[in-house]
Amino acid sequence: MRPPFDPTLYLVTDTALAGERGVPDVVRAAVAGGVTAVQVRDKTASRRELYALTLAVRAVLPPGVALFVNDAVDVALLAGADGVHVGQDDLPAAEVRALIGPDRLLGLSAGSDDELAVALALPPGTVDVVGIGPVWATPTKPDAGTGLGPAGTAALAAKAAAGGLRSVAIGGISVERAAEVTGVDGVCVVSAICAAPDPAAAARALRGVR
Ligand code: TZP
Ligand code: MG
Repeated sequence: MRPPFDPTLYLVTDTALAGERGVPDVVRAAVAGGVTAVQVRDKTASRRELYALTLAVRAVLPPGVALFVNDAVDVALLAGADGVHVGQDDLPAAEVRALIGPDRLLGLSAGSDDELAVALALPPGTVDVVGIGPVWATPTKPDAGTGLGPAGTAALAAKAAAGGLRSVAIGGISVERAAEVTGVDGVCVVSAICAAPDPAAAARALRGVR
């Protein structure tokens, strides 16, 4: 059975933005404020550092808040994460599903119709959630592109839903803009929580509009 996964407010971690507070403390506060799912993402960490970070985040998560690891299937399995999130340049989703088995969650990024078609062409149950974005251009991932906008995001989300896939939107989502994002099952944020002086308050504010 897949672990429970509520995509409503999905935090993607950023070690640099968390700063001296450390990612686990930011995650703990964010979950207290209402974050429903967490992805450990650190493109600069070694495999060993990512493993240690994932264990530390896992230790602060209550049951029911799903934990994903970005890219690193080995780390996700070893750390007992609930799932993995991959992009379209990472290992192919079907192969990742074969590695993780039926009892973990799999997220796949989809930033265009063509990329969404990849997710929709997979056998049912391969992918649990598509990450649509960026909604807006974002300094957190400068190479992500100019942004689909709320309308483009909603159009992809509608296609995902028609194909039986849940969706989350990512990229440039702030407390102020979160209500503009429609059609998705949840929103993913990095800087809106990790760079906030009070991550719990930021999460509460986001839950106020989602
Ligand atoms: N993928 C697309 S945009 C993005 C990722 C990982 C970064 C989103 O960061 P922020 O700070 O929420 O705009
Ligand atoms: Mg990736």
